[in-house]
Amino acid sequence: MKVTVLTGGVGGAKLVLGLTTILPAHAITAIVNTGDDFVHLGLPISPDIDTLLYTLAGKSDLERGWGRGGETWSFMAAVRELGGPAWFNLGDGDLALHVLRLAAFARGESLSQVTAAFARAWSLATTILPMSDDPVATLVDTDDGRLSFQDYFVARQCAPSLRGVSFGGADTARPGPGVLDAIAGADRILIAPSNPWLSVNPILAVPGLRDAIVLAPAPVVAVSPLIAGQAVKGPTAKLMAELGLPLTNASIATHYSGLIDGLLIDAGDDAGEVAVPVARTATLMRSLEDRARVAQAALDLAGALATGAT
Ligand code: FO1
Repeated sequence: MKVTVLTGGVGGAKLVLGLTTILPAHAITAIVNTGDDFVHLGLPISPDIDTLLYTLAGKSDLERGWGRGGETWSFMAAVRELGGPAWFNLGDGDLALHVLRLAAFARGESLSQVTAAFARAWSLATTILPMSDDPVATLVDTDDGRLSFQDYFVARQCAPSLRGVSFGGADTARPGPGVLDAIAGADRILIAPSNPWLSVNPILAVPGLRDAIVLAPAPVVAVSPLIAGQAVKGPTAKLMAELGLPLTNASIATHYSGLIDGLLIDAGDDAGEVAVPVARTATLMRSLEDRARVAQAALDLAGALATGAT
């Protein structure tokens, strides 16, 4: 059983971790959003890749969701002393990822190569594939103008009202190595409960990726990022309201229409006008058991769809 997951952000990493508790890790391939990537203080930052690396390695900060647990901040204290930018926090341990990634790029290595090297260093058997090795920058059009993703998400804490999202460089980006094979060869394809507009759409914007998923023989199941019309974390609900979308699972299903065969929603939610088969479980993922339950429920729905049982 080979499972391929489209993921970004903290919620996505939780689902992938849940999958590793119910499947052998080598059966799992994560295609990760890189639209949040940016260069800060000359360092290449890949937040969604790093969040997944930390989460699978058991090194993530469980409070924040991003960055390393048990982090120290001497570097940032020195940056502040010297009047450097303090809006984006780079922990001392986290810094190693960015410095080594910079060195790898300087040696001509790709994001996929350096990501695989990090995964090997931490003995991670899950395959972690950047959606592309070419730069794709998520840009957010707001009532404060067009903002880069981290400016919107971190510097401004998602306060500006969102009008639209675009992906700079997407039209010339190529799917990363192994990405199309991971989609075509999957027995199940999952879309994690990541922000559909900010974390999944960048992946679907890479030419050829969306079509590959549509044409893939595997059933495609998305896990709704909404619970009772609210997002667990991050700006999903606020963004949907600003786009004039009802905060419902039907809006999520419509967003993914033509792409998904089923939607996993929270046990307390009604399906409303969701046009594809739904399954339910408590989708809030606090504990490792929660992550495993949601992953299992998503796989069960995909399995039922594969056998035509639903
Ligand atoms: N998010 C914040 O809200 N504040 C930060 O200072 C911050 C630093 C940071 C450093 C490395 C990293 O991998 C992620 C970091 N994040 C921070 C989270 C990041 O902005 C988000 O994880 C993604 O871009 C959206 O999921």
